[in-house]
Amino acid sequence: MDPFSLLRGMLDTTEDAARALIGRERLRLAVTGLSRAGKTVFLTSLIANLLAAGRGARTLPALDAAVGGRIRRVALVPAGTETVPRFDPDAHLGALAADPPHWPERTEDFSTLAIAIDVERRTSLGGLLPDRRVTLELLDYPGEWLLDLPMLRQDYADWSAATLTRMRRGTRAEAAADFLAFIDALPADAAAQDALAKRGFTLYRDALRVCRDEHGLRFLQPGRFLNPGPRGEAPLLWFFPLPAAAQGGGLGALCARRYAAYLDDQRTAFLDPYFTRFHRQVVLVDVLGALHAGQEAFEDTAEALAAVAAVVSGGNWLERLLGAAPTRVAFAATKADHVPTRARDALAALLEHLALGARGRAEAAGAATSFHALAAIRCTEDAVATLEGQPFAAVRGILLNEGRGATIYPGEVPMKPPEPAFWQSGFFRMPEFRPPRLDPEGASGVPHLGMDGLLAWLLGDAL
Ligand SMILES: Nc1nc2c(ncn2[C@@H]2O[C@H](COP(=O)(O)OP(=O)(O)O)[C@@H](O)[C@H]2O)c(=O)[nH]1
Ligand SMILES: [Mg+2]
Repeated sequence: MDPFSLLRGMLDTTEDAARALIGRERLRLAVTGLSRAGKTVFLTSLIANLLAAGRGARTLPALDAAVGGRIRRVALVPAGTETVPRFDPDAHLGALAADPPHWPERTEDFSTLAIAIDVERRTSLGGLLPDRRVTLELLDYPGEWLLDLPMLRQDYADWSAATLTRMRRGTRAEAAADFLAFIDALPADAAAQDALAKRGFTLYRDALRVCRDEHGLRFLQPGRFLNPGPRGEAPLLWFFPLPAAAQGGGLGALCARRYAAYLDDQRTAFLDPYFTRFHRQVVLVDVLGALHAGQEAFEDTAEALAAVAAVVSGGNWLERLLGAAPTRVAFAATKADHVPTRARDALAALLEHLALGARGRAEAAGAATSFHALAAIRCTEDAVATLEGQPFAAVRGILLNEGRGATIYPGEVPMKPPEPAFWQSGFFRMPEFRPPRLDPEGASGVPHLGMDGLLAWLLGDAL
C-alpha cells in the first residue's frame, strides 16, 4: 500500500470517530455487480423505500424492527463538488412514476449519492436526546472492475497466456475470430506502433463485447475495456493479450508496459480512493439470468463471481477495506420475483455455492458475509401454471413489451451448480416484466422482496 493511501485511511478513521462523538456519523455502502445485475434498480428502490420510511411508511419492516422503529427523517443530501458523477434518483424514480412505468435508463456505472438518516436517541433512562444523523454514502461501481484485481497478481505474460487459453475455447473462439486471426498473423518482432496497438485493442474489445452482449459471458478482462468509466477510453487501454511467440518485439514490450500502467492507474484512480473506504459492500448477481443464458454462460458467470468473491471477502483486501474494523459483505441474487416464493431459498443457496468459500474467507478475515435472494422492485405475484395437466408453482406479472398479464413457469432453480442433465432438458424462462407504477409523491415506496432483510443485516447495527 502506498503511504498516502495509508495516511488517508487513518485520517478517515479519526474523522469518523470524531463524527461519531457528535452524533454525525457516516456509513459508506458500496454496491457492485456485473453489468445488468440490477445495481441501478437496487439503488433506486433503496432510495425510494428509505425516503418513504422517513415519512412513516412501513415499507422496510425488517429494517424498522432491527432499529427499533427509530428512523425519524430521511433526506437526500445535496450534491457536493466532488468529481465523481452523481447517481440521479429523480430520473430513475421518474421512470417508475411514468405511465406506463418503465425501468430506469441504462447509465454509466460509476456514481455516488448520500442520504441523511435521522435516528432518534434516548438516554439509558429513556429521556430524549437530539437525533443522531447517519449519512449513508452510496457508491455504485461496475463489478467488471473487480475482475481486474486478480490481474494485479499476474504479469503481462501470465495474463496473456491465461486469457488466450480461455479465448481459444468454445463460444469465445467464435466471438474472437477476428482478433485471434489478427494476433496469429503478427510477426514475432512486430514493431511498437500505436496504430497496431490500437487495432489490436479495438478487435479485442469488440470480441469482449460480443462475448458479453450476445453470449452472456462474464469472465472478461480488463474491466475498463467494457466499462471505461468517467475517464473514457484513453491510449492507456491500447493493449491486448499476445501469444508468447509474439511478445519478443517492440509491440510486445509496449503491451506489457501499458498492462502495468493500466493496473497502476486502476489502483490509484479507483481502488485506493474508493475501494479502501467502504464499510459495507453489496455484491449483486443475476443468477437467474445466468441460468437462462445456458451452460457456458452460467459456468463463466460462476467463474467471474468466484474471482470477485475472492477479492471482496479475501483477507488481504479486507484488511485494506477498513484497517482492522469489522465489515460486512452481502451477496444477493437479484430479480427473485421471476421465481415463485418457494424457489427463492434455492436461489440464495445456489448463490452461496457460486461464491465458492467466500463465507469462510471473510470470517477468517474478521468480516461477515450473508447470502440473499431479492427483488429490488417486485413485478410479480405467485401463481399456479398448468403444464400437461400438472400444476406448477409460477409467477404472474405484466410483460414489458406486450403490456399484457401472463403467468410464467420459470423452471426449477437448482440449489447447487446444476448437473449436465439440467442443461440437456434445459429450459429456464426469464421474460422482462413491467415494473409496478410508483405513486408520483413516492409516499409508499416501491414493492420489493427482501430489501428490508438485506438492509437490516447490512446497516441495522449502525443505525
Ligand atoms: N423483475 C425484475 N427485474 C429487475 C429487477 N432489478 C433489475 N431488473 C431488470 O434488470 C435490468 C437491469 O437492471 P439495472 O439496475 O439497470 O442493472 P445495472 O446494469 O447493474 O445497473 C432492468 O432494466 C430490469 O429489466 C427486479 O428487482 N425485478
Ligand atoms: Mg446501472
